[in-house]
Amino acid sequence: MEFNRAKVVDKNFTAAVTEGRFPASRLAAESRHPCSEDLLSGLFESQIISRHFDLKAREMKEKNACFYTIGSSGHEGNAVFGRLFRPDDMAFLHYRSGAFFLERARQIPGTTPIYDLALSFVSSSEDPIAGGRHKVFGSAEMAIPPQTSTIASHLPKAVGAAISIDRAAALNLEERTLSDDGIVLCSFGDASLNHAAALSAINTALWASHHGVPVPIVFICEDNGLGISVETPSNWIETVYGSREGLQYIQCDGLHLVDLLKKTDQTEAAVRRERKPLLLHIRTVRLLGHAGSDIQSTYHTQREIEAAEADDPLLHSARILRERNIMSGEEMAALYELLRQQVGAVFEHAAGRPKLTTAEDVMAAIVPSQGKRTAPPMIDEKKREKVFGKEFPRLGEPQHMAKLINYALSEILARYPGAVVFGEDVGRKGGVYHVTAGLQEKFGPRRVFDSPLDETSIIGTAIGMAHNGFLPIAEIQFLAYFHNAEDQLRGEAATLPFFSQGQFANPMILRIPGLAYQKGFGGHFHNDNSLAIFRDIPGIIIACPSNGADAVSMFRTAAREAHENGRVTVFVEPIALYMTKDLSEKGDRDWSFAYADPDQKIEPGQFAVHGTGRNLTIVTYGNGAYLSRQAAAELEKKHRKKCRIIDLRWLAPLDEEGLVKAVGKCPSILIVEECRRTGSLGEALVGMFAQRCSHRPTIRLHAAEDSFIPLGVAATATLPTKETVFTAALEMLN
Ligand SMILES: Cc1ncc(C[n+]2csc(CCOP(=O)(O)OP(=O)(O)O)c2C)c(N)n1
Repeated sequence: MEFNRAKVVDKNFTAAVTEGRFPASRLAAESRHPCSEDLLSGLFESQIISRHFDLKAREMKEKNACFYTIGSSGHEGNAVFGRLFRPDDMAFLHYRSGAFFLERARQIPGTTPIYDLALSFVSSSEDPIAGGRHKVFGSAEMAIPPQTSTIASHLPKAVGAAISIDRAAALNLEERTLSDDGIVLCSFGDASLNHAAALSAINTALWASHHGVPVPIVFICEDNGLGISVETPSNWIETVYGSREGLQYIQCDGLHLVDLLKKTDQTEAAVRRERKPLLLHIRTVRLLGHAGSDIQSTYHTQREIEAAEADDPLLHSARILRERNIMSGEEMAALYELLRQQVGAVFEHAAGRPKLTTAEDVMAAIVPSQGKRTAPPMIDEKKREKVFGKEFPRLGEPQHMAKLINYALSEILARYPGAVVFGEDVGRKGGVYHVTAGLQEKFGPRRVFDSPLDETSIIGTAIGMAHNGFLPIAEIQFLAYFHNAEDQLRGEAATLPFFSQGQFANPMILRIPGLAYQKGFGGHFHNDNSLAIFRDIPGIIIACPSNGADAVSMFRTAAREAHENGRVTVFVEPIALYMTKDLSEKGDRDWSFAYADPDQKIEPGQFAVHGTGRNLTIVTYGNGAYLSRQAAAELEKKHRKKCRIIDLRWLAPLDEEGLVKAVGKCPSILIVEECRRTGSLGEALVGMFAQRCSHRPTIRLHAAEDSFIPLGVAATATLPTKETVFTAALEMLN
């Protein structure tokens, strides 16, 4: 058997069209739909160009000039979606969407999709979307956020984008970018539909739609019957989704252009009008294996491989064109060769274009491009009075952190028309700790709302809404629950600017109550004390205030960074400090603060220094800062020894230079770290100070043990306490 199936499929086409050997239609009755000759021949051309991309990519791979060989062969029917859906209908695409991309580009004059795709295939830094960082299908002008070989992780954000459309129109959000009658497309493979992220997205779409929320989304399942080597039974998708309450289902032959046109027309009209989710199920084939490196014969017989190849969608299209006398076999063969030459020439040219070479070049796109928008002005006194109502006279009074964050969220909602607050129980209940209490009443259920109980969809919804001008402030109820949804931040939200050179961004604030010290309540799942999961994600901002006044200023900064610079901030709120009012003694109110004035700015990376001691600097954050302040007060009282405390406030970015300067010539540095030692920021700080402090200070890390937090009286047994910080500090001072 010939192992190079690309060669076989290529030769088959020319031989079949010249000899007039076409596969029979798979439809029981021919699909009828008014479509012009121009339409059919245009689609056929895009299908052929897409095929030549796959063939050329494999050829170039042999020469080490192309680095990506997952192709679109077998899926070329998706050209029809590129033609029939409007070019402003945002599309989150499957990685086999070559023909879609080419057809959508036809709708937008001035685009150069063949060259752009070739640059992307060969990872040239001139690739207009990812700049050589990955082969993606993406384009800002074509409303296609860049997507690559992820499995279903784009579905949750597609649902978010769909929800955003009618919501933005209802709120008359000035910054919305999607049309009010727009719809969202989201395509994926059949095996991907088993993925938790897909189930999350479809469930959320149905859940929201069931609650009366418009969710104009077309889920397009391009079913080739395989996930790499694992078969999807031919009736699986229909069995699971064919009669699902709330989900319209349309099935279509992905090899038949006329059937595709007919069903896509129906789909388009239904979703645009009814604004409810629909699953368009396309039956197709996969040709040339999963990717260039995939040897199909390890899991398929020659007969199985040849059966799929006989159903080449290009041959089905050729049959339709032949039957309608649109082109002769010779004309089709000639067109095929002409397009081969065109694609080949463009590809060869693209291969010679520059690549990314330095780390600096690669990393230039990690943080979204700066300064696209200017934050609206701070709300004036009159508006403040209106927003805060009966709380207004109390703004100057000392309050605990939970109250102050509630004020900060009110202010941001009043100031940014696109700000929305959502998550589990944040609406009517006002959050588990009442941090969002009263916000829904004040700003309405369109802007403050409960999500379904699904962290993946919470972050996905935030990403999607941010695509349409919103400033999502989403809440994950407890830090431990974030782990359910990690990929939505790590793989999707954080990488978006990287794969689009900042042309797309998903600004947001992800509020995450967490960390330990809750006096024995809740155990591990409510007292998770590790932030390692965020610390290695390039480009995100991580906030962790130790007190309410800082939290207010830091929220303002996070909102501005989201709005102006498209940044993602993970805002970790230490639950144990939510209601804390006192510092050293009951009733001293030393941990209660007035609502911060707008001129009390705290920029990312800006830390606070407390105390004047010269012999010991404690570097810490969050609960650690609180305990260290207690310990320092006692040191002074009992031993007349002073120390200095640096409260980091932000875990990323870290102002390393500023920190080294602030430590100065201090001989001892104690790092108080409330998180588990392994993977903690404290570990990194030890290395940083050791490397950068030329006076060789003594450095000690006082971190939590590598343990989970138990329930009950042992809850703090593994954590630093005021007493252990006191002892460690005294030892260092002596
Ligand atoms: C989260 C995740 N798991 C596994 C993979 C590896 N993988 C890449 S493509 C693929 C098969 C997907 O099949 P399907 O959804 O049917 O799409 P097709 O390739 O057949 O078009 C798998 C398992 C991945 N990219 N991401």
